[in-house]
Amino acid sequence: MFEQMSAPQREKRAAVINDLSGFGRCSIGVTLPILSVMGVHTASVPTAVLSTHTGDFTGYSFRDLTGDMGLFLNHWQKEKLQFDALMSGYLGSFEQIEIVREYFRVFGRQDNLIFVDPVMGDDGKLYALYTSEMAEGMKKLCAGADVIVPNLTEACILLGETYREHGQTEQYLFSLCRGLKGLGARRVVITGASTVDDMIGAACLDDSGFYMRSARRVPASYCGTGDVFASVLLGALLSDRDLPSSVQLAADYTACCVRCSLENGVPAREGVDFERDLWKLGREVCL
Ligand code: PXL
Repeated sequence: MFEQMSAPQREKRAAVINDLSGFGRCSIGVTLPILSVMGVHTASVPTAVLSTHTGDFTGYSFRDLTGDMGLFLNHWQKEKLQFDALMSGYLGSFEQIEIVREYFRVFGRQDNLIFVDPVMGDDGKLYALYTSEMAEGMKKLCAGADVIVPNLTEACILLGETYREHGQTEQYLFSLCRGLKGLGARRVVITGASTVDDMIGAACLDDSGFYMRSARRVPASYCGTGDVFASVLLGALLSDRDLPSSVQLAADYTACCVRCSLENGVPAREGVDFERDLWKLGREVCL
């Protein structure tokens, strides 16, 4: 029943630096299952532990794990652990930015992937616990990255631009991508990009130039969709797909999860239902 279906391959390994939100699908709770089903061995560096995520909830607990991140780093360094990718997401304090840069210095190599999701906000606003000081620091993190995946809000915060919800054009998205590449990131993928009403996806800039990859828009929004997109993108890149087809897979899978959530009446704050079709994602990369 569980016979080996795929050709033997060297296992890929990723270190995921992100928070653990106890309830409300996002962050580590989303990234680990997605990378696992895509055949990636994951290691975690929790940046904070919260009772829920901070969107649409009040009264949540928040335990800052800044102190533990250095302990993990020292131990992993002693153990000579190696990773094919390092992925950073939601950070719990300003100090964590320097610690994450240290992870990149210690574990980064010519042939591995530094993947930064500069999580800071959405819909033109900073998340509850984020400060403008952190936004400044995030620029430094992006500077050392091979791939960055800001949403449109984060792209504007990083560039000091005013967020505009409507009227995105390819020219505008290209100028944001170029600005972000100017910060030092090798490849830029801006999520939530949409130049026509019925499609949404990502605007990308890499060595081959500017392009967009989109899926049909589903009229709903859920917490955690950025995490789903980023995780599928990283999983696809680690299965040796190129960036355009990885971005397309991430856009398609995110749209599929939003559609499923809408059909099932999932409350937005519970986070997007990424579980129902997870097996299809596994099939996509493992067969
Ligand atoms: O998905 C982004 C995210 C991650 N982690 C925490 C959050 C949010 C968005 O609200 O609150 C704790």
